[in-house]
Amino acid sequence: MKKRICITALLLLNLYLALGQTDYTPSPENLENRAWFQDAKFGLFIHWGVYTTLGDGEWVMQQQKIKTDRYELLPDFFNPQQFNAKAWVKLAKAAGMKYITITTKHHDGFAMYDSKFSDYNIVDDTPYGKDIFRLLEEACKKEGIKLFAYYSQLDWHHPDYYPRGKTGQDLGRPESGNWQDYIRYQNAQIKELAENYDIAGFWFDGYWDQNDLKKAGKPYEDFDLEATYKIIHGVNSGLLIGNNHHLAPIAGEDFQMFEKDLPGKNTAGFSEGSQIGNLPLETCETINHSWGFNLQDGNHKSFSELIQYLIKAAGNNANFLLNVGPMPNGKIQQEHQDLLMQMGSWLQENGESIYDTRGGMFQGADYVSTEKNQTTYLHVLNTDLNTLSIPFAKKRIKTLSWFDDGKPVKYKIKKNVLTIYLNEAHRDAVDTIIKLTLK
Ligand code: JFZ
Repeated sequence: MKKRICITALLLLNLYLALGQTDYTPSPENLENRAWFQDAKFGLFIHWGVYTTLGDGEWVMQQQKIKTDRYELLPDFFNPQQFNAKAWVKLAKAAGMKYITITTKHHDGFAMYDSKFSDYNIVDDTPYGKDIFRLLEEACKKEGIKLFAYYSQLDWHHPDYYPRGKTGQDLGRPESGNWQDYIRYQNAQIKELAENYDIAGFWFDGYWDQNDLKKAGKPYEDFDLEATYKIIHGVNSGLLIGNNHHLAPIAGEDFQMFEKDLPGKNTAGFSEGSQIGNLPLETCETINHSWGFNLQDGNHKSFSELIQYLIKAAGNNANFLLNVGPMPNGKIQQEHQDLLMQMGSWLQENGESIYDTRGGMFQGADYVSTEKNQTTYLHVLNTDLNTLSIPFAKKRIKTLSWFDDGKPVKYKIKKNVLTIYLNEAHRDAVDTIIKLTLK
């Protein structure tokens, strides 16, 4: 008997740890913000830094093996005269997005805000000399858009970021470093972001770098995430923290993210360790094939792919954080602006079936569903179907109607299968929406 209790306790403890609930209790404001986050559904991810001057993505330092002293010339070329914070925020708003997450420091270590802890920042080290993060903060406030800070814990520039994992080698950096000094620096930057800017939360990245060393059995260092999270929640308990570490949630985190994948899936290979916990979810994806501006990348996703990604994310109870990489002149590529505007007009029409919803009860290869206030929105994502059959056990339908005109939909229920007749007149090229209520 005793043994069994022990085993049960161990299992419970495991579950407890797996769900990331050790000694962190989110504050009431935090829980309120989580609900806001889940209602918001759609955000704009922005990768922007001095690397854009080379037009070859945000990993250019690593990929072209640019030595630190050469890379340090880039800030001097960064002068985005056409940057207009208001225009970016208005674009996000017109796209139907409710928040913006932007790189305040990427792996190259360059701060895109006014940092007191390093001159390697946009204000002190570029001819532009203005704090774009501050300008965005102000524009966001005016437009009612929330702002999140992406922050890379991996740093290819700071001399004390050592040991290095698979990246940041051959960049002409010292072969030693004081890890604790790096952590103090990192936490100081994170704290100043939390204190000095009106933000909604943090989106961390780069943790996987030390984890790769650990997995390879090599010497590695610990970021002590919980300590960093305590600093943030100490400044403001309402701030929402997420980390792209590809693991199950860790104590102190408020949302869980899936890079380039829907929750629970691992097609991109980044989510092996990430089981779905009980936190709000978010998935991010690029609008073409690059995060940071890439001159040669013309692989823009289509409107239909993008809107279906948003719908599938919502059906999987997750937000969609869609990335653009603005150009070094401060403008967002026209193709990307056009796609965002198209998404916005779709949401104008159909937003009721996305915003404020949670993942619904139906999910299959050709469809997902969202729900709110006892209403289910069935999204049929395959235009070719004349009928749709979905498993439907022990439920009785009150109403089944077309979202576009509210007229009744023809259906039958037989042997726990609901078959819906997809009248051609109502079929939509990207998403046929049907509203359903149950008795
Ligand atoms: C990371 C960044 O490296 C990338 O530049 C971008 O910011 C993206 C949103 O996040 O991308 C990753 C992170 C981890 C892996 C691959 C890409 N990984 O573990 O294979």
